[in-house]
Amino acid sequence: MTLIEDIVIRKILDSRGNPTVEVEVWTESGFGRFGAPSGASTGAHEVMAVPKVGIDKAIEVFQEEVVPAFIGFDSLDQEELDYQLVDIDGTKDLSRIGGNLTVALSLANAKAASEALGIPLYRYIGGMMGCDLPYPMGNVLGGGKHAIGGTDIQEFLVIPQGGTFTDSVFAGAMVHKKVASILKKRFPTAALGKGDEGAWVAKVTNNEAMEIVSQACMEVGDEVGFTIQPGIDVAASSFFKDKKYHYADRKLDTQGQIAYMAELADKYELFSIEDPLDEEDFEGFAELTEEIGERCLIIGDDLFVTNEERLLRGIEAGSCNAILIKPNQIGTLTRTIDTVKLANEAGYQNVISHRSGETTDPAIAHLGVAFGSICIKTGAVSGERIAKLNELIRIEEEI
Ligand code: 2PG
Ligand code: MG
Repeated sequence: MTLIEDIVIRKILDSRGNPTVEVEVWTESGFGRFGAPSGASTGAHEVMAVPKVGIDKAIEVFQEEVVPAFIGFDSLDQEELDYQLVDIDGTKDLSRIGGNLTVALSLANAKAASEALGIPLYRYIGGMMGCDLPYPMGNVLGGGKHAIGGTDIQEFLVIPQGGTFTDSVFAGAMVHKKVASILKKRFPTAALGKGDEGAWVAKVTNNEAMEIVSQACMEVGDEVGFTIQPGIDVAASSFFKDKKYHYADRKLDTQGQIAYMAELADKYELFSIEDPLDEEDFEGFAELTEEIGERCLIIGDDLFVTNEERLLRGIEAGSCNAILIKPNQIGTLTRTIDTVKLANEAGYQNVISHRSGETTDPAIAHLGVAFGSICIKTGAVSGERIAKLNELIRIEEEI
């Protein structure tokens, strides 16, 4: 038993310059702090990150109702803490306290508990199992809701599969640089920008972007001597309107979109496609998984929103073969673990993920190890992204 003595909450900046919260948990023998991230291309079924009353009022409610409830509480009883937290909120979508405030307390508490026990967070959550490190999955070129003037497809990602995490992570950074040099050669006088996650933003079509990233993967792969595969996060819900996928140069219906995704997967040997279809289209996802799921991960992000019930629906429909895991989509560590367990039981891969608006908190690096995630999706460069990647370099050394 290690009793919680104090809980502190404060407003801090996220990487987009928006306000978010961090929570500190002080116990008799451990301290933990977690800063919550926030998304831009959020799924419609995520819990509400911040209540409608705004962040300042939400912090007041937290101080009045949540803090007193957990002073003197046993930090080691994570499940009970999470259940009571959800209970205090009392709504299905955590809209009274806010998912970012609950997840900040939940993860700060897990960190305090692991510190009290003198073990790293990944071991506290995952035990001794799952010591395989994930592959880095880094965004190198993109657009969507993360940039102005970029591609319709939100993210062109690279998944280097070296012998060690460290080798892979440096290869990912090399591909990021290579993409810039290809773009500079092609458009010598054009300005080159970066989106929210540090990926390049350029005036290229989706197909040109795919070509460029695939070329960069091959060239760097030859240099480092291991496979680097591209992947994409389509975030298709963000351009699905009136039953059509609205690309800058054409509109596709569901069958057209499925065919386009399958074509990209085969032509570029994609490692993964995330959210290829609208977030309500469980059946369309199933059709695509049936067609290419043997050779490509079909990842549900907006489709599942780390929600156990939605994942169950997807498993029953055969919608995907992988799930993206973002703790703030569902509000507590315990709910996140329940979803990961269900995914594991169903033979789904899981990919632990950052949000486009991030803090410098490294905790998801630990979650990726604890959950046996196949990949950690957390960008390729930028301070708030390398906070996670460098933490995994440290964990690799420790393991
Ligand atoms: C996504 C994420 C992270 P956001 O769509 O997968 O890349 O973006 O945090 O904006 O939802
Ligand atoms: Mg996504």
